[in-house]
Amino acid sequence: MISEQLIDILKNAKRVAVLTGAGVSAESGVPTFRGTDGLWKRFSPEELASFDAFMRNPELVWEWYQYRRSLIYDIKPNTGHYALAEMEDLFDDFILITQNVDGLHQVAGSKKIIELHGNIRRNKCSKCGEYYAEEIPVDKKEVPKCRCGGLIRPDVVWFGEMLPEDAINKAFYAARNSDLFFSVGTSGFVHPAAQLPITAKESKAYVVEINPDKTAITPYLDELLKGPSGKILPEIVKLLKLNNA
Ligand code: BJW
Ligand code: ZN
Repeated sequence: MISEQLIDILKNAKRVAVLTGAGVSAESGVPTFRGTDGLWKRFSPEELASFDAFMRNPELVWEWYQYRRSLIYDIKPNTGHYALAEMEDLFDDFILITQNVDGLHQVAGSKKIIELHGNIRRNKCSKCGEYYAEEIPVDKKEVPKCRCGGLIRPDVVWFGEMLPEDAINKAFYAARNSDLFFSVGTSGFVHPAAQLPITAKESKAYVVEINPDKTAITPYLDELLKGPSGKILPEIVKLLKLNNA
């Protein structure tokens, strides 16, 4: 249920920022990380999502990412992704900040987008940093090598790694300067991304969470719209279009 206060804020908001997490892709069939069916229930992040893990056992980590790619390549965006793509044109200033690596926001048509944790469809050399933009077939079992001899890895941000500097700077700038901020489908557990809604709140934005459950950051925010993002985001877009008509 969208509050009267939020309806009013939606009508007047000029600078809007949205942070998304794995929950936005859940309705497309992409598994989340935490939660009962989450990836971290079945696989250990220590063994799979750090640079040390990759250097210790590159074949295992490569195999896991190939498996993850096989899960996402045939998957389609859902109504939540499409609603966010539409929201770009409904505010003067809009930015989508995503932790997701699946690229589904871009497939849905979002253009004003900041990727905080990279993109699983891209690869880069673990030694010289050269990018490999083309998708490597998911049935490629051996870890490919760069022309410099280094091992090629997915272009995602692992635990203990810095986020891309430009992306995180732009994201914090948007959080500090928005008047309305949405935190959608994220557990608010992983830093520094989890700090963004808090920073927005401290900078006097109205901060709305969209999630079927309470999260680590719910107590610090203004309003929780409890439910799946694939249902709630289209309702918000519908309201905005009525206002603009
Ligand atoms: C729905 C839904 C529906 C379901 N609709 N919603 C203590 C304090 C601060 C920081 C740290 C600390 N200890 C350690 C750190 C640092 C660490 C960290 O945060 N660790 C935490 C575990 C505590 N962070 C880092 O290491 C980061 N780097 C960094 O800090 O650099 C500086 C530094 C360097 C060296 C030393 C120390 C500092 C990097 C973080 C990288 C995160 N990488 C991953 C993997 C990406 C690659 C891959 O995909 O394999 O990113 S981890 C994973 O978690 C992935 C996600 O982007 C990220 C966030 O998860 P997200 O999106 O929130 O998903 P879930 O599953 O947690 O939640 C889903 C939500 O959806 C739930 O709430 C559901 O209810 C909801 N949902 N269905 C809407 N239909
Ligand atoms: Zn290289």
